[in-house]
This record gives sequence, C-alpha cells and structure tokens, in this order.
Amino acid sequence: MKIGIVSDSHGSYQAIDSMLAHKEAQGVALWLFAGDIAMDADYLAMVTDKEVIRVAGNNDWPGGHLPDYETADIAGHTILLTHGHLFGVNFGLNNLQQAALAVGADIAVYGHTHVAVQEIIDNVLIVNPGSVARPRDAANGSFMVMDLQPGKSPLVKLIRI
Ligand SMILES: [Mn+2]
Repeated sequence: MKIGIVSDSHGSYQAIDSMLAHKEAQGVALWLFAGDIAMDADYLAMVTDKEVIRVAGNNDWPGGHLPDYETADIAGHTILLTHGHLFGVNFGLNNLQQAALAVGADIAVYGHTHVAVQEIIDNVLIVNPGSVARPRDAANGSFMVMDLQPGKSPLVKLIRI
C-alpha cells in the first residue's frame, strides 16, 4: 500500500496542490499529516477524497480539534504519528523512538523541524517528510511516499516539489 506523508504546510494550499500534482503522489491511498496546520489537512482530505490521518502541531494550539498522537495499523505495520514538539525532536529522537516502542509501533512519523529525516533507531523506522511549504534543509519543499507491505521493510522515498 502506498501512503503519502506530509507536514508543516503552514497554510500553503499552493504547496499542497504542487505536491498532489507530482507524479510520485499518484496512487497514494492514504495520507498522514504530521501537523501545522489543521486546516491544511482538511483541505488535503477535501481535494483528494482520501483518508487523511492527522495530528495537531504546535501552531494548532489553542483551539485545535486534533489529537496530539495517532496510531495507525497499515499493511502489517504500526505507525505512531505525532508532530514532534512534545517529544523534543529538536534535541534528538530518543523520546520519540521510546514512545513508538511503548505503543508497539515499528514506524514513527513526525514533522516540526522542517528538515527531512529517515533513520532507523533500534528497529524503529523514524521519518520526517520535511516541510512541504517552508523547508529548512533545501530550497524546495518536500514530502514522502512510503510503500508498506506485510512482512517487508517499508520503502521510503523523499520527494522535492
Ligand atoms: Mn511545528
């Protein structure tokens, strides 16, 4: 199953449109939105007609209607989705990795830093798709697609829009 992962669009529907127009976004069956901001996730769900699993970012406070964490069981894998600020991701990924283990997740997805990351720490795959609108690691925004198959390691691709 091909899933899309996006974060930190910060109000740019244009960035979301550019992402959706990319050939790598074709065939995505489900989206994960790692926060900042909630209305953008609503927009993504509206224009794609796909399920968008979403969490709140630090800029969705106060008044956000979204949870701080979600877990999703997809194609034999368990994913912990969270924005990351509550786990201090600017200072390291250990807290996030521990949280994933605590909920039985083999994959953790976060955002917040606007820097794309793909790393395996003690059997937990940790990914950050970067920011689709305000990247801090390159000139162009980014998102990820992940192919999930039962019993196989996830295949992750970082895409620049
Ligand atoms: Mn943030």
